[in-house]
Amino acid sequence: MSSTPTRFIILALFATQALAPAEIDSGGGKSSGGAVFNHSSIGGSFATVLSLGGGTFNHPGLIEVIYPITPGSVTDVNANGLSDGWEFQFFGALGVDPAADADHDGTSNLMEYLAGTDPNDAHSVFRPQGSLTHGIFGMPIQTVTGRDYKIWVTRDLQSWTLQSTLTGDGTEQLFEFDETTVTAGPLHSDSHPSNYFFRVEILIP
Ligand SMILES: [Ca+2]
Ligand SMILES: [Ca+2]
Repeated sequence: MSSTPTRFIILALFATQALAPAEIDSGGGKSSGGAVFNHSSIGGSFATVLSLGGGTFNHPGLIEVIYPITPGSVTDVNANGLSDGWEFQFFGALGVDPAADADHDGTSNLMEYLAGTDPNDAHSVFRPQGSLTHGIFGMPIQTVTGRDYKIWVTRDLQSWTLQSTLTGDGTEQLFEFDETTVTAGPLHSDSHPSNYFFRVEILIP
């Protein structure tokens, strides 16, 4: 990526199990069709905020999400990709449309299931944001028990480096990345600030 005076931190959230065609979520919903087993999301840009006092910068960027594939071990008699127990838990019956968005938060019922969020609560959605504070990029991850999160970093959107793995426990966990501490390798830059992209891979262990 070219260096610009303005630092752009782009959040890229992926899962790597790309066996099925990905769907693109441009923040307000999927913008392309395809199989429902694997989704990607390019979320909406988040606000640019400059706080001189606090040294906090929120950068415009993208949030991309690719959700994991429903594990084969999940009981899914009606084969809609949603755990049958989950369908009963949140909708009281089988037959939930995985592509529908019950709470109209821009995340499909299937994506909510895969991320472990509440499909009936528009405030419950996996959509991390990040900010740069005193040179350290911070991205709070609202984790869910029963999900793991791999966080990858790249400078060129091609070579990704696994930077952190979080085990979901229902708490918000903070991922931080200080580019000035990278002394060698693909994430190293001679100048700061540089451009980095972040990827969060949701896993169902
Ligand atoms: Ca099902
Ligand atoms: Ca939803």
